Amino acid sequence: MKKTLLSILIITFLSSCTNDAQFVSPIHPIPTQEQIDWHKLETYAFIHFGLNTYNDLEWGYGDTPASTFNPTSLDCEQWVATLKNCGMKGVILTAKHHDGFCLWQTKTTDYSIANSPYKNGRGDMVKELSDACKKHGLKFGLYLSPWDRNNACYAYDDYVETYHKQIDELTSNYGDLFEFWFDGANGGNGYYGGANETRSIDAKKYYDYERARDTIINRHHNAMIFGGTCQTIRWVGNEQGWAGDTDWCMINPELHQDRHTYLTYGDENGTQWIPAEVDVSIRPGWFYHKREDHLVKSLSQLTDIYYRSVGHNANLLLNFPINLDGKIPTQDSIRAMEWYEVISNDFKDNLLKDAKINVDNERCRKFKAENVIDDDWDTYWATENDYNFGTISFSFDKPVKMNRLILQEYIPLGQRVKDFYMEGELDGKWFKINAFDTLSTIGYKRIVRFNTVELDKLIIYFEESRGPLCINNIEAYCAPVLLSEPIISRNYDNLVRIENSDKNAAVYYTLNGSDPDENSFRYDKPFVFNKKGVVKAISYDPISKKKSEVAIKEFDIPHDYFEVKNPTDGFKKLFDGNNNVAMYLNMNDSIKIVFNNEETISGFRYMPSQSRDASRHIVDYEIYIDGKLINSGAFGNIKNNPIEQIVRFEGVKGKTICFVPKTNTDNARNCGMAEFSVITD
Ligand code: FUL
Repeated sequence: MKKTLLSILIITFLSSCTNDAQFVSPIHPIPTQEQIDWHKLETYAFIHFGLNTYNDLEWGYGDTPASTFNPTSLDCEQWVATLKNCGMKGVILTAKHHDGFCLWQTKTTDYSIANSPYKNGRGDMVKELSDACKKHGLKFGLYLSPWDRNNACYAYDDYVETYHKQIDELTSNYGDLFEFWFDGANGGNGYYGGANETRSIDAKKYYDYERARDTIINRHHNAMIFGGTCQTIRWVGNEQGWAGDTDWCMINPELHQDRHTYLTYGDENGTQWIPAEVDVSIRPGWFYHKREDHLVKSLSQLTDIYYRSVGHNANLLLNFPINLDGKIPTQDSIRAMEWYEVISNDFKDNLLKDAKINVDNERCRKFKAENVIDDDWDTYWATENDYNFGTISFSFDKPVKMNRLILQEYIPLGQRVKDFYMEGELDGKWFKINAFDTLSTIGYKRIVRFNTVELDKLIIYFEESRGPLCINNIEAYCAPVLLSEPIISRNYDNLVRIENSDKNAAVYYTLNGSDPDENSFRYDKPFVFNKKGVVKAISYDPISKKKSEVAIKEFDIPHDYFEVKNPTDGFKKLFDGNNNVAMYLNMNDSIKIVFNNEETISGFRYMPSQSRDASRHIVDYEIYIDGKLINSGAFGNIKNNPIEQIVRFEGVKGKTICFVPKTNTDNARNCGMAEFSVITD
């Protein structure tokens, strides 16, 4: 009795809060404890591996023989070591992709690893990877494609049972799962046990996601569910690696169907806490393709992705394609580790640690402003009721330089801040700090980037919030310079332009295939390059003596070497070097190119429009050379991941090439093409 009284007195004294002020009421919706734990993971990895790997495909049709799955030196420990070395907290494996091929010993189908040469049919990738994760302390999750282009019963009741048996096997036999991924791609053409037809389903009803959720959550209480109708985390609406600069953790699941921008930005008035996960691949494709070996994302691209995912209140799911040997390619692991080093160096010394803090409003001492720098996630600075705004300032003994700010809200009480900005003071003069992107929401984490400023006082103005402020962490840093590689393009007049975003850096380039350095040609204005060849360029900062990675652009034979016999004259857009502006071609038409001289034609490049929300990308196509069908195919996953499509085939001599689009992503009467070029030997 005495003890209780004493502790009440101590708590009251320490907090010196009135009863009312003791509690900050949550603003709903709020996250579950499992969602909070998931937010704290921040970065984890995806692994895409399967039959597609061995058949150079993104979306297998469901008919490639299981016998082609044949890794020769598979090493899950190498995957896990790489992922741990680049700070990943977990890994999600594609146990089955749309082609239906199962990477584990399943009783549900013969289309599995059991019928491949790998370990004479006794291998089990789900087991091998989950064991390696257990051994090295990584969390483990699974991707199980609902769409199955191999299964004869797909779109009928029997397949639903098979699918649930697969979920049952995967959730029973491989230990703890932290996330289960239901992909959104559903229905369409496929092998379907030899039927070779198009089948469609109503994804909201067909799979019985409620039952799937029950199976998963009964066995793995902490697991997050991605996709389907019972999701606890959401797709961010693109596969390019960014969440909105406004990013609410809430959405109204009834509203979001097929509205990608809704998913990117979330909804301040959303009815459920369903935060965004950014999924993106370290290479253009999700699966390994040798032709993409030189297209591993650069350090500056990956770093930008980090800032626009984790720094925009989303988790980052970074994909690593496994190569034919069964390993993460060396250059991908090196790049990922370098990237982690960049991120770690960016956040090395928190400049706010010893700063003097001032606020204009504090609910009471329990919620004091100093809580934002005390390294305790569960303590926070809160303002009084009705103070849905506030300012906090940090003063330094001597001027400091900074270019990064981290802000976190105490999300167990809901996401609140709607608008904020920052100012600095140096020698009594105030100035606005201009962030690289629009400042609005914070959520679990917001990282603000700006050009380096020197200041002796930093002040943050929280202008508007859904309730009293609850900020649990603020940090500031001065990140070292990281140069971005320049962007190379060629316009219709064959003028090559090399754009550089770093204002202190100069650009150097080569035309002979060698890597440029500060002794190569210095770029100062666009130059004519009217032949095929490669341009390589770097940015170089003479002050820090740092250089960017090398930008490489391969240019095919320019349009002066041929005539385009096209029904519309919009075709110039195909050769203008502008990936955001597309030419629209009726589905009955084609691109017909007649060369001045005979050429050996060995492929083509098609760039779908890169403008935001572009649609009508080509899926199925045919290529005729001098009237003969030479090549045909489909660009798998082009709807969600509209990257440049490069197709190569055995060289064929000819004068005329005809590119015929057969279908597009939206079943529209015309299709979009931003760029097109012909690869010649
Ligand atoms: C997409 C799929 O269609 C891709 O192939 C990939 O698996 C990606 C993660 O999700 O929607």
